[in-house]
Amino acid sequence: MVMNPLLIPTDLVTRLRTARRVAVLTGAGISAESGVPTFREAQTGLWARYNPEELATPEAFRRNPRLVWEWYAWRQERVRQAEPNAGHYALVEMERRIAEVALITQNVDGLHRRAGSQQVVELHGNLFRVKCFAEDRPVENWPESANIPPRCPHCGSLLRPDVVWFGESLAASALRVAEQAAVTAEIFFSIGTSALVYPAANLPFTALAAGATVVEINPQPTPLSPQVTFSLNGPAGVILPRLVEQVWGDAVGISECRL
Ligand code: BJW
Repeated sequence: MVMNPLLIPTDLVTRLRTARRVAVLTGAGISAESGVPTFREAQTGLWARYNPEELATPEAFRRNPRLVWEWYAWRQERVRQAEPNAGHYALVEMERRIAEVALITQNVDGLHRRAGSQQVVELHGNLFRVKCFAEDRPVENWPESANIPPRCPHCGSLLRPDVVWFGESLAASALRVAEQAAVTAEIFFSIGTSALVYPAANLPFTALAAGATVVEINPQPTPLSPQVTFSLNGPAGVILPRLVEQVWGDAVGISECRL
């Protein structure tokens, strides 16, 4: 069902008021209003200017580690300058109001945690962590050097960002938690993701198969759109605060929340 995003369906409001288990999958679109580029949008996506095959695969890193390291350093800098937006904060409020909220993100920017969300599963890693390319070991400090990328202080191999590249497996524990949340959720939100990248793209379908109400928030249609229960076509930074206000706006303390 395609909805006017400014009108939150009453039925969805009612279901959210009584929900005890909610799962939320987010993608790059939720950070777009913070000024962080998405991946696949023609005009603004990072990969409109850079070929992902050259930058976000282990093969690319083997071929040109310096280019890949510098690309991630550039993205770190952009994210450092960004702030969470009203969409991130609305999800913090949702977590405060509902007994169990699993926030599963494909984003590596850390903006959900910076906004204050507590239960965050980072499926594709984190831009601000580093690990050893050879041994996969997390590394926090390394000797000052002119090498780009720097070298692992334990084995001397190159260091790399601790993110999940194409062809790499997601952390088994993170995927397990995400799949479990999708199976048990009464309401599942898919927000700001093109729903193209697996296995994350399977999660809403898992939730649907388990009988959940599935809500998509995205200005553009995705391969998931025809299947969802409610489709709210607009920016997450507008729709999510409105949703929270309609569901819990009369609750004590709502005026304190940063919407
Ligand atoms: C707004 C908005 C606003 C704008 N408000 N919305 C099954 C079938 C086919 C292929 C595969 C499969 N299983 C696995 C694969 C292979 C591959 C894959 O999925 N390929 C597809 C492209 C077809 N998957 C993998 O390789 C995964 N590994 C794996 O499965 O391991 C097992 C295995 C190993 C070997 C062989 C086979 C299996 C790993 C995937 C890792 C993805 N990594 C990246 C990079 C992370 C690091 C980094 O950031 O650099 O993750 S790729 C990139 O895509 C990034 C994102 O997290 C991910 C998803 O993108 P997202 O978030 O959806 O962004 P966009 O830009 O695509 O969409 C933005 C959306 O926002 C748009 O819809 C806008 O409209 C919307 N929007 N403004 C709300 N204001």
